[in-house]
Amino acid sequence: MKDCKQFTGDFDTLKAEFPTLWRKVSSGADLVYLDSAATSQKPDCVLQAMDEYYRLSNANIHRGIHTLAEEATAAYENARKRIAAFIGAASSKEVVFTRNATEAINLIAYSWGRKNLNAGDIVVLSEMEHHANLVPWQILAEERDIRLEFIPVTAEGLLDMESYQEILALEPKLVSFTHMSNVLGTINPAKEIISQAKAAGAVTLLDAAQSLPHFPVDVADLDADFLAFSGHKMCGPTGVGVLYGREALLRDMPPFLGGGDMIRKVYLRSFVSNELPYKFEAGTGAIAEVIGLGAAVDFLSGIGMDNVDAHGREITQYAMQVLDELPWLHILGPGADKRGGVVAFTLDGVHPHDVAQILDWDGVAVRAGHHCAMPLHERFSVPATTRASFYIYNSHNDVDVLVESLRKVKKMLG
Ligand code: 7TS
Repeated sequence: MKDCKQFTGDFDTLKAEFPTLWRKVSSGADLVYLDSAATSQKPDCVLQAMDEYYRLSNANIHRGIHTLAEEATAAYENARKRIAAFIGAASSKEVVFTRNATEAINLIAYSWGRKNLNAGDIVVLSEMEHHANLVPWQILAEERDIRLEFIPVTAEGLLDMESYQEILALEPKLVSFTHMSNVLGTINPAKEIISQAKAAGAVTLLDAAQSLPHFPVDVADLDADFLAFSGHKMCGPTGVGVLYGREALLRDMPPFLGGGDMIRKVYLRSFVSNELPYKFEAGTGAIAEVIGLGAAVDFLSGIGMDNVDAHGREITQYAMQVLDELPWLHILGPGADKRGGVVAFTLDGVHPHDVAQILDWDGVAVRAGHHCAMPLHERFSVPATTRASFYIYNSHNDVDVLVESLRKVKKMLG
């Protein structure tokens, strides 16, 4: 079996590395996996990295001085370094492991939010946020009486940048938004949004759950204060995500969860916090998963994120082109040049759940529903959509199978 560092951008052979992609579904059809926006499949080398940790070096980290504990700690901290380099962080102290992007955003709301936001303060979100970047702020708004403002979404599915300027004039404390919509596929102009927020005196949080798996994301270039993502959407395992935070800001924030590892000293009635990033990592972490995410980052770096991006753009363009030819299918969001590998649509006269069910008979895995973005669906006056999403292992043939199966759905139910 190959090491995760050995792969290149040869997309014709990449599928071979993903064991799940070679199975059949219960109907007997070959699997065509078009649900990577929910979670990506995992290559053998990532599974192997986690398996190796459990088989050879299983031990708790940061505390033992025996061989296994030292090996496990080194593997864990080494992964942190590679992940920090992957996102362009100045130091691995700025990389905090969480369970997922959701927990990373909640960490900011609980820790930074409770320290820095008071009654009347404004937090800016957008109408295209995943619930993970809505509900934590709604909870805080209720508790602290802060005000939420939303950047509207245009009919084309883009952020309304003129309205954004008007909102910035209100001098918000925080601007928190998604880099790429998990429904519209829209890639937002993050650098511009961040620099304008900064000029208005706001701190910024970028939800990179959908963007980081697909194209190069560099926190230094973006000048983001905070950035959140999940390992499982980028060839890594579930159970591990990352909060990137600018060191000076993280240093100033109180801990999120209390317990072992996040302390330097504990007395009966008080404690002294540990240094960064451990201050925010209470309890035993997801050791195997962090090692797995390190391997996933090696895998993607080997292929090259520019190549990953180019492949994603090419397949999305093809999918948009062939889906556009179906007059009874309506795609939400902008043209292919402004979106990542996500295409959500409605079919005249057919409920998205029925679409997904029939596609599954043909082996095509898509997601149907509101995709944890109910306000966005409301914005477009649709209760639900069917969503196909693409990743490095998908090909034109997968898109062709999708289209054939959609024609069948239309014939049966439309
Ligand atoms: N932000 C965005 C933009 C997302 O798409 C998701 C997950 C999250 C945050 C939360 O990620 P988690 O790993 O913490 O759950 N999006 C989806 C999806 O579109 N289908 O399933 C999960």
